Amino acid sequence: MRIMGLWRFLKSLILVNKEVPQTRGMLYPRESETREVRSLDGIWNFVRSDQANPTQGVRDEWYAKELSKSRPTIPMPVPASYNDITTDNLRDHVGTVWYDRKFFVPRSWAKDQRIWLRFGSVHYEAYVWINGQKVVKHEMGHLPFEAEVTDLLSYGAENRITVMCDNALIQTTVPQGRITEVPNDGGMTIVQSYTFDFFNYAGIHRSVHLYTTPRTFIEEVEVTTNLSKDATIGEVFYSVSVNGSAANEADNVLHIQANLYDKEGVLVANATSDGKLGGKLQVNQVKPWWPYLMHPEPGYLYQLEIKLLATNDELLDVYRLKVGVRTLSWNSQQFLINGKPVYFRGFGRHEDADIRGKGLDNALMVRDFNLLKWIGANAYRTSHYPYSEESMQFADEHGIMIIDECPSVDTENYSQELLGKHKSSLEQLIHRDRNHPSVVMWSIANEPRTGSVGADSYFELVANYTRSLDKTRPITAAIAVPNTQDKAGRSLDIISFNRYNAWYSNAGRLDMVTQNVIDEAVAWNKRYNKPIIMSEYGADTLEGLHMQPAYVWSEEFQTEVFSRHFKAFDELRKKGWFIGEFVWNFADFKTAQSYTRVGGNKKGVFTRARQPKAAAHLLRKRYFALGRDLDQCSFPEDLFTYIADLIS
Ligand code: GCB
Repeated sequence: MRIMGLWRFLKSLILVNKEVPQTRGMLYPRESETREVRSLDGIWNFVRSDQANPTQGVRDEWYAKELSKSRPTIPMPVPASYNDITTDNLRDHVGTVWYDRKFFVPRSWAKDQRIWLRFGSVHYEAYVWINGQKVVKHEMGHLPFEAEVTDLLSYGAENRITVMCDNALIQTTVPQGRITEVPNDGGMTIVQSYTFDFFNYAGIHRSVHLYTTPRTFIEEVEVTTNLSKDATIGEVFYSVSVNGSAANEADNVLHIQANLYDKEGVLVANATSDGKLGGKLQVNQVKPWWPYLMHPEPGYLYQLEIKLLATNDELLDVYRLKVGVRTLSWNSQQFLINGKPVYFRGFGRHEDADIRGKGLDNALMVRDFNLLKWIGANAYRTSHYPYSEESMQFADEHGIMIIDECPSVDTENYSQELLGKHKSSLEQLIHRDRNHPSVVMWSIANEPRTGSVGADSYFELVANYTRSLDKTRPITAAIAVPNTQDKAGRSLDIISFNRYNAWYSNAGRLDMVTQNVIDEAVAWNKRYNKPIIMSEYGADTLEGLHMQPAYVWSEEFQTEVFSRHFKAFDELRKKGWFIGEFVWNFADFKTAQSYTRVGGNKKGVFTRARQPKAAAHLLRKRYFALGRDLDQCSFPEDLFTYIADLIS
């Protein structure tokens, strides 16, 4: 018996590198002379299943007719998390919920086109029906999915879309959680628990689109770029794949006409491909893509126009996307963009706001970018999951560098099934984000338990898989186990570590920050001989709480904690391999309920309503000072408040 148990345990440690499904298509929906896009955002009808009976709706075929025929519905906005919309306990619902709505499809769409249904993200698992017919199932929050619905729609008529969404997290989902049945005052209840420190918001989080394509259309575009040594000549390599029957006709050799336009709309390069549908555009006097404050004109983007043509030059399809021309490189000491060393000054963040939870919100996104630029940050990590496609486009435009993180948080209990899902999350992420110049690094996990048995082979497989998908960007993970125990760092290109000196260790001891930070960074570098980033540090701070001398939770304390870290970072910068500092967190955010969290995590430099705490003003001075020192940026006029003639 014992031997059998041991054997089962040992077998669970043997992980093999199995194939994962590959994403197809999924270009961001854009209108063109050959494509139409229609939003299905708005108010949908909503039903929650009984927690004890989550599959009832499927068994009773709620999707076969309007939801309101099966259960009373309530109105629910899309996009938004459903949790904080109502006044009852929907917030803590575990299991499935249902959405539906009706929409018209114009008669004109019936002719010679294909229609696609695309979700920006549904957390965590989604099942979709159109007019009662099953369309698609997708597992994994924060990532898009789509399906062709051409043959399921009624043209010139009303249609119905139904979505079932399941928020349950278990040990083989990404991220992981646990579902348990526990006694309560009413008998038994189902409880969702998880170790990660943000609320498990759920629902249709991002926009839902219907879009049309021609019968034969541009399904994929992949772009990479290069710069000449003196950065005057840029190269844009494009590769296109096509979906549709015209591609298979023997005498029809499809080809691509690629045109590149600058910001003023002037054509700066063009090329015609052969039947392999790929090629190169050369841009003379190129304007490279630079991060914010590293160059007077950051975030420079060209527009790439891809035209799909038949043998007789008949125009089949047109798709346009923005392209930034830049190079990335790294070694054991540095990370460089366009040949220039980068020092990251940024944030860990969350997609989080009151009422809408993790729902896409353009007002919030634009406000956040205004604050990022106001404070002088040049980067953020999409802790702890992929952020909206709209925000990735915004980062491209504004020159904000992104460390793009997959949804694996606190990774543990390594298993073959988890490995498959984890790899799939990276495959979907890279497929979605590979063309963004703002994405400069992939983060394959946050605070994985990399000291545990099995962590070494697990992370070697995840890192190698990521590398096999994209060789142009380095790989990191934000690690929190002590460096002496870590088994994943050898598989990474850049080491990021999270540590809360004077908070989770030596709470309140401001005299125990600087040397500890220096010692830990040095130890990580010694162990792996790779560039080091401090990817999280900070302190919970209740806005408006003031205490002098500084005391935990006060605005004074957060300011002091930051300042002690800055001292360490400046020492470390002299060593040549310390390449960045990321505050935890950009803004206060909601978490699961716990006695360590007062209304959520309060480590924000900004409040949840996006107003600065005292430390924001200090951080702003540092980030601009670093920008001036390292990249010769100029100071904003209001950086220093006038005090007296003697001080400037
Ligand atoms: C961490 C986690 C982050 C938490 C943070 C905290 O190390 O990566 O998700 O929110 O600590 O404030 O505890």
